[in-house]
Amino acid sequence: MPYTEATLQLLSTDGTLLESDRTAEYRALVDGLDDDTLRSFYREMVTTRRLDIEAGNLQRQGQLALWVPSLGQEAAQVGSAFGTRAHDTIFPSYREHSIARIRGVDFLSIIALLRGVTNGGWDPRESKFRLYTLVLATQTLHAAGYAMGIGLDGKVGTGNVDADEACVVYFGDGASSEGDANEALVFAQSYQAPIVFFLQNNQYAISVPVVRQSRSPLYLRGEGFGIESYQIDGNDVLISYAVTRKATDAARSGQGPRFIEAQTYRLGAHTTSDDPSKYRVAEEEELWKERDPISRFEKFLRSRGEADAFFDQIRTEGDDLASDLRTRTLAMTPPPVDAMFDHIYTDEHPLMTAQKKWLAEYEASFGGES
Ligand SMILES: Cc1ncc(C[n+]2csc(CCOP(=O)(O)OP(=O)(O)O)c2C)c(N)n1
Repeated sequence: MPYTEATLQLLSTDGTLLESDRTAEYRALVDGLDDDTLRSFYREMVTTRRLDIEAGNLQRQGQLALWVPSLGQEAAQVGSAFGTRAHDTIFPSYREHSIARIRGVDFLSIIALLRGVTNGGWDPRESKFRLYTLVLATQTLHAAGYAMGIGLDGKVGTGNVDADEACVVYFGDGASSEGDANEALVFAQSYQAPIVFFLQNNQYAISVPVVRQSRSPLYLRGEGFGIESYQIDGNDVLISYAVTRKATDAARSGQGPRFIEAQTYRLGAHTTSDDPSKYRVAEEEELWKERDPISRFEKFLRSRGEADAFFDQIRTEGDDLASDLRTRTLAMTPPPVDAMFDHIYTDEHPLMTAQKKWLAEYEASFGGES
């Protein structure tokens, strides 16, 4: 069972807000949220799920090379994204679609990557949401180095919450076994860097179950490096928000790194190239559907008096967004093949010039039919 006695939770699976001494400080943070913010939590989770469905369909219809769904992980992502402050930098892995949107990145930019019609992605300086990486755990080192840089710039622990910065790095249970992740933890702790390691434990690294990766809960890996670490119910958007808020505030104020393990579940396939029925059983999937982050939060909002009209409106917004994405996806055209050379060096470079020339001759050899 992935939940342990250590697991922090605020919202039970039936949408009831829980109270306990251990979670009182998180409950206080959530009690301070206004209705509009709570509605935004719901909107972002539902909208991202709608994206996943539409993009999955587009892939099956031959319009995308691949899709990487985030189905089931919406609460871990949305809650934690709202827990950061807008000037904190986020280092994603490759399925943090909701966080991209919260940071102002158009879903179409992610679709463009997976349609293979862009050599880039988005401007990470504008959104403070860095580019996706498919190379597992590499972003943990980028983030640790970036956080050390925040320290060198003197933007940590000054007491000015608008000037001090932190960063959050997202990685998976599988990635946590990589050497890079472990090195990042060493440097973050040694330098007391303002970084939060946010591990989405979705129980599988493609077909490898987490019990094969570790005999003990993964948040203990953080503790093993001397980093204050938490295990949370990752399908509870409220605890995800509150613990991330506390952890990023601590990191930003100079108390060193933090580590959060969010227990969640990848409800869909690893990617559209994967068939999870080959390695996991239907009973397990059914169990996690009962813990669905969106229906749980909907029950909570309804218990607070949110009316049908709101939920209908969000559904309509999602359908409109999906239809708009579909239209814009079908209209996307690939950049010229030699555009890839434009992004390597600022100035002209002899090697690039030679390769560009070679490519042009190669393309010409097809007589215009490449
Ligand atoms: C360095 C590296 N090794 C192996 C792979 C192949 N690979 C891609 S995804 C994946 C599993 C990742 O699992 P996890 O870190 O739990 O993240 P999830 O995909 O479940 O979100 C593997 C092994 C890779 N992309 N990069």
